[in-house]
Amino acid sequence: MTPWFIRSDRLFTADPAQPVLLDGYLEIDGETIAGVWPKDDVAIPADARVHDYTGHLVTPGLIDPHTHLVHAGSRHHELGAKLSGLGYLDLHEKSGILYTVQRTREATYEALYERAKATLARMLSYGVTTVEAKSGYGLDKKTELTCLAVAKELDLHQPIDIESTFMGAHAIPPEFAGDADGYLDFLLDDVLPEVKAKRLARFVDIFCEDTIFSVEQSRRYLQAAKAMGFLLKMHADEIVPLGGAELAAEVGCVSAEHLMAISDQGIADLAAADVVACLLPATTYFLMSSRYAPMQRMLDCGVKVAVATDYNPGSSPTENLPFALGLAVFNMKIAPVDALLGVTRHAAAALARDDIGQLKAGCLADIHVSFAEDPDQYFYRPGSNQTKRVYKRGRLAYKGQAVPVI
Ligand code: IZC
Ligand code: ZN
Repeated sequence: MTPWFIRSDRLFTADPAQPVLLDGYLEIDGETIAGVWPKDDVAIPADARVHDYTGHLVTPGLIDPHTHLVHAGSRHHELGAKLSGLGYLDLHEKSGILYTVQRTREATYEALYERAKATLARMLSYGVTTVEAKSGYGLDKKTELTCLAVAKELDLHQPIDIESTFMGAHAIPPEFAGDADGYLDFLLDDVLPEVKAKRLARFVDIFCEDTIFSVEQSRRYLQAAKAMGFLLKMHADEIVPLGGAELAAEVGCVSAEHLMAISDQGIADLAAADVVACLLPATTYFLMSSRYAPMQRMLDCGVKVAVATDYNPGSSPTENLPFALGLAVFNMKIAPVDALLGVTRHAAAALARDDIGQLKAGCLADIHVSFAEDPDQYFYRPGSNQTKRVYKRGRLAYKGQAVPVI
């Protein structure tokens, strides 16, 4: 097949070897990017197609590196309690994760599949081409494996690529109430070997939090999962500063997630161990908190910082990655270019992938074309969808409606 080209005078390649906005061409061959060329240094075969997006910001397909994609039900009934001042851990006692677990256990495979498929279609419409999906609303062997199987089938049957994470250690189910260690043993002995054998997940994650899993329990569990060959992630320092980031660095996690309550030592440890910080500003927003993770301080200390939706039915019921990213810019005061790196190159690092997140020869031809003309304008229409085109593995996967610009 002849290669084809995308032309733009504002290619945000996310490649440190290129200018921030390159005036040039992307050469696409099948599923991959064959070349990235400056405007004056390109050879275009006479019969090659050129899609001209001059005037449009073009970025790598966006990556959402932290979602709880597969689940049933909604926790909007928690809104009144939240408005009256109850926090996440108060709600965890009454509703929270275990409410969603109950709804997910009751759901059929088909219902879980159809709902997640609809969610992915909305994510695609925002320019997202890769999504991380955690299990963790089954907390029994059958439902955990079902949710991972749903994600695996969806990976094959819609455009977005899915990276699965086993998160059975998301909460302690009623069957193991008061016995967190017994539950972790069950996961390690009975569930993880099957997840491994069936290739249902590359990553293992644990919710290290006050009243959920302690630092000691998380250390033991993550070390055992690592010995089984899994890559590690960790929900760390979300609400209470327990030293989760320090543990993530100690055990060699690929990423530490949330980090709203991270310590200065935790930031230094992430930088030294090259653990990606995956921040979830939409969760802070939905928790009605003003405590956003210190993204700029992390960037200043040399930490790679990714941004994700944390899409889930309770603490972040949004599939809108640009909304989460807008919160990074407006509430964490992050420069638009650093925010965009959080959903491209740094998000790829959070998934231990070097074939996505950059417009670079050899990477997948996952490409997001925006109606916006530059990163600043991209963030100046909060809440409205600015996606003009999405290409996944070189194929047109989404075509957006023009946003009128006055
Ligand atoms: O369902 O509340 N933080 N897990 C840890 C979540 C948020 C998802 C949820
Ligand atoms: Zn989460």
